[in-house]
Amino acid sequence: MQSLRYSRLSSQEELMTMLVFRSSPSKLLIARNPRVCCSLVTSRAALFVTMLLALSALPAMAAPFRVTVADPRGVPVVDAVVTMRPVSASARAGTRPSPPANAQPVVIQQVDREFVPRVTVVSAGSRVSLPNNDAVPHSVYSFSPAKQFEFDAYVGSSPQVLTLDKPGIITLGCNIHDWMVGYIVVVDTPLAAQTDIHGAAPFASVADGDYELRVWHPQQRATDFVAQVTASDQSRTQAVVVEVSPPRVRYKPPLGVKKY
Ligand SMILES: [Cu+2]
Repeated sequence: MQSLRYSRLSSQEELMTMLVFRSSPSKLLIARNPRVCCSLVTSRAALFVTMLLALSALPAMAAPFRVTVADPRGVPVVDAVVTMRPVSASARAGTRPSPPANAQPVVIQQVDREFVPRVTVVSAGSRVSLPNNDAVPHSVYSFSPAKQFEFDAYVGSSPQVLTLDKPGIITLGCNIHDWMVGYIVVVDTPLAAQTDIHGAAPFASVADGDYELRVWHPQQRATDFVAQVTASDQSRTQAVVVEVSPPRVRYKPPLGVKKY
């Protein structure tokens, strides 16, 4: 491999090339000629800035992120819905848009005269099927702005399928069974998760950056929990404390002679 010589250093580009590929001859030049030394330092600074700009253009690193939700006593809060929205440039660049809504509807059953599951999270545009798997009829309704409907779910009838286009909270009720209540949380962010029995909401892939984090729960005392969080190499978990009321106890009569 041929070494670069001083006579060929007619431009900064050549000097930078030599800096990258010919580190040993560069050191010789610096020792022999102070003018070239200053030029070389400038070129090194330029190269450094160029490398920084190149790095900043790369997608942010993404890794799992975990949010835990507990009440002020440290008791895990189950069925809280956690959403994250990117606010910094790196977070936006690393957050892929929501996948297309599933072709298959999300199923919320009426079983044992309850909505199962009680809380369901879906992406806007999803379809939801509400089959009656009980031996008694139901009359399902929602007065929520995100989706208003009312239909009878007779025994053995085809399940009602709804398309949920508008983000928001949909509260399900039944005209026949007052105690039945369910919630559908329609989200417009790909970063949404529901807490498990440990109060943990796992996110499979979150890019480094800043996010607006929101927590919603049916028994939450405040209307909403909002905070700004940062995902980075050093920060892959976030603990959240929310105050929730005890679940409202509603009388559920035994399935007796009236068969309802
Ligand atoms: Cu019912």
